[in-house]
Amino acid sequence: ISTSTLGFPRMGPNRELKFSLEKYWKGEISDIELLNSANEIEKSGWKLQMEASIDRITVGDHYLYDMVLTWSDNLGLCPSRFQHMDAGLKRMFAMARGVDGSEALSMKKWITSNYHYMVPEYDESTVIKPNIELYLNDIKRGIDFLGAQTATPVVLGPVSLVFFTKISHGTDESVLATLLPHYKNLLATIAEMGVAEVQIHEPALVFAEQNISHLLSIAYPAILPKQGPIINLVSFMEDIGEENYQWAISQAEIGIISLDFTRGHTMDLIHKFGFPQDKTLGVGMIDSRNVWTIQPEKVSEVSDFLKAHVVKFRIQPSGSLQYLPWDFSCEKELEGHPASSLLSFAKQKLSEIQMVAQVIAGDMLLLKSHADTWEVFYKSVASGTNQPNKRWTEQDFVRSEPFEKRNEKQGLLGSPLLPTTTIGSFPQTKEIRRLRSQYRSGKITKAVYEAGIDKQIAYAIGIQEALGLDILVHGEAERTDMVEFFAHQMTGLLFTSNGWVQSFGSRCVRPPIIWTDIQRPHPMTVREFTVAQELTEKPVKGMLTGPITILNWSFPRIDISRKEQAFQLALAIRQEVKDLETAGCRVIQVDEPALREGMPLRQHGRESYLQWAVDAFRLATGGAKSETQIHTHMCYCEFKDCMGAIDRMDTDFNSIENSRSDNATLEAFVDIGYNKGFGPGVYDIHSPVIPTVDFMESKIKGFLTCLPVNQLIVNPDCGLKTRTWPETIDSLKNMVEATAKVRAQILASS
Ligand code: THG
Ligand code: ZN
Repeated sequence: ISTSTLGFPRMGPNRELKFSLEKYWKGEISDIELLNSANEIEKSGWKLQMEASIDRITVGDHYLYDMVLTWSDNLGLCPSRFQHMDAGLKRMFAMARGVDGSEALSMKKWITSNYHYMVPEYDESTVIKPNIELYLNDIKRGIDFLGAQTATPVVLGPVSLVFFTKISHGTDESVLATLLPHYKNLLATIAEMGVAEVQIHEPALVFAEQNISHLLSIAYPAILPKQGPIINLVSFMEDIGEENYQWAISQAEIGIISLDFTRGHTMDLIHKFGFPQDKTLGVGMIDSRNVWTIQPEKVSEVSDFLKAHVVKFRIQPSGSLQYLPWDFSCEKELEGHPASSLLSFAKQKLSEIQMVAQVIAGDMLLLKSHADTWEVFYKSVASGTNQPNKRWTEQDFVRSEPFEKRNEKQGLLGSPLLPTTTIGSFPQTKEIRRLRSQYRSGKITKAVYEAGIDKQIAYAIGIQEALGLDILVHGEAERTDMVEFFAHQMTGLLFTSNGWVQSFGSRCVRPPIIWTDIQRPHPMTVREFTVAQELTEKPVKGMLTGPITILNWSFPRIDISRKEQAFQLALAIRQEVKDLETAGCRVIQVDEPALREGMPLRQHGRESYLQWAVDAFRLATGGAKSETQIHTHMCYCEFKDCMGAIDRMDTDFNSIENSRSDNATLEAFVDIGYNKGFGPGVYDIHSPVIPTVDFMESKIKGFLTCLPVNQLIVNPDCGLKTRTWPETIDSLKNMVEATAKVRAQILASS
């Protein structure tokens, strides 16, 4: 039984690519040096895959930022504001990060994950002009290293590229038509290089709500070479739905179809419509989105299914392994931990692919020993931790009074009109990072560490007082990451020291691993809140991360439901809300930026997800007193399809990322009857550009055309941890000034 992969982590075992990219952006290394570094990382991934005897290994997919950005660059898909630059790395990074005056492409979450992509733009001046030298070079390097039988070039399919592109001139069909001749040439060129197979990734196949079958029918006959490598049509993150499935199995030129067996109803599709005998099925049964090793019953289930329904198949991960850290064996602190026999990072998943292939080929002893490992977990770790059922009542999900009543009691916090605030984090300086790492490695005592953090809090409070902000924050200097920080203080989760996963660009996160039932043994944020509140008369916000976000940005358990895990987390946050109140906190923000990202792609899965997700949030916040103002914050997503759920969260204020979408989001909220407080971001914190007073003044006035003034707070669109202090101070100073101008105008006209 043969095996394949669909992509490998790109950052390297120790985030080498991150550091090279950041040096390159600072001008410290050249194009060549950056590429050399990236190529070395790619080679070490190839080596691991070769050592694991993977038959088909991907090449040409070691993207420096993200797949969609590289492919828009490969095809010369460039909006007018970047056309003054020559094609090449500089221009590609300019599109990702912005460049003097030209705003970056916008960034979106990648299909239900915590990874992001840059949204390509096609405008009236865009001329498709391929720029694939670098890509072809990468393919050649791959062939030289792995051989043409193993090296498998990856192409982002034309339908997905169009699907992800924001088209302001023309239609999906017209842009597709412009792309097709170039795809045809590209595939012909790859064919000449002699590879055995090409993977065409078409992630758009899994989005059910938009019908793409007409685009597929136009595209594929036009681009596939009649002879040459076998075409592998690759999808991931969901099943591809009935229409797309029927289309795929009927395409003579497609020799392999790669499907996700870990999410969605792929087996039902195969059962219903059959799988052609002359094609190969890529069985994506090794979960590329979670660190748990496959459960033995899943292996048996799929194995039986394949024997009954499929003639030719191969074993592979459900998607690229980029969503996993590099190598579990680097985790020295977890050595000997029971987890080490059950958790599997990218490198371990490679052996798992082989293991499963051997089991399906008939090695029952191997399956037995795998089952024994799981049995130990069920018996010793998982059992006995499952908590008694009644840990909440119906009332725990509802605030004691409705919004209108609460609103009266909360009174006016800060300024009587348009209170200003920030989302929570302030710049994470070198000094702060050093302080934290010295403490972690035991070089400084807790007392010294806390004194250092308190100095940072005092600085942040001082700056905010000086700027004249109304609702203050302590700045979060003690936190590496809004999920990692909380996970560290709860029991039931495991951490890695080097388990980095790319989030976007050079930015990485270390998702915690939910291991057993979750408890909160002690307050998590009260000390820092108290330090901050003692320094000011103004209200300081308590800053918490919500249960859904902690769940979605962790690797969840697979032996109990996500809902159960969310509720466990919610109870922990609920205790923290209580303790903050007791410490005198009047405003508590419970962030849920990942609410939308966890939403299933299929309509039927959505309702139940939103139901329990919102319930978890309400369980976390429902115990707050009426006098306590509960805020939430959400970002990196579209809200259109979950606004009812957001309304049902019943927060007193909601600050959302909005800077690039004018008033559309706001209007949509007003349309559904949302009548609680709102804080649409007045500027984009992802760009180093300082927003002007005029710009923000007109933003605020724009908001006021949709919302009554007492419903509005003024804030940036996200936390400020990735910015520098000078940028932060200048931007917030302008924000406060813009707010003051609008207030003065309102007072003068009333
Ligand atoms: N935390 C987690 N997931 C996230 C975000 C987060 N997903 C969405 C969004 N925010 C992604 N954004 C970021 C922003 C900054 C960083 C990571 C993801 C970041 N990372 C540090 C780095 O790569 O240099 C590493 C962590 C650190 O040392 O602080 O800054 O906020 N879980
Ligand atoms: Zn945010």
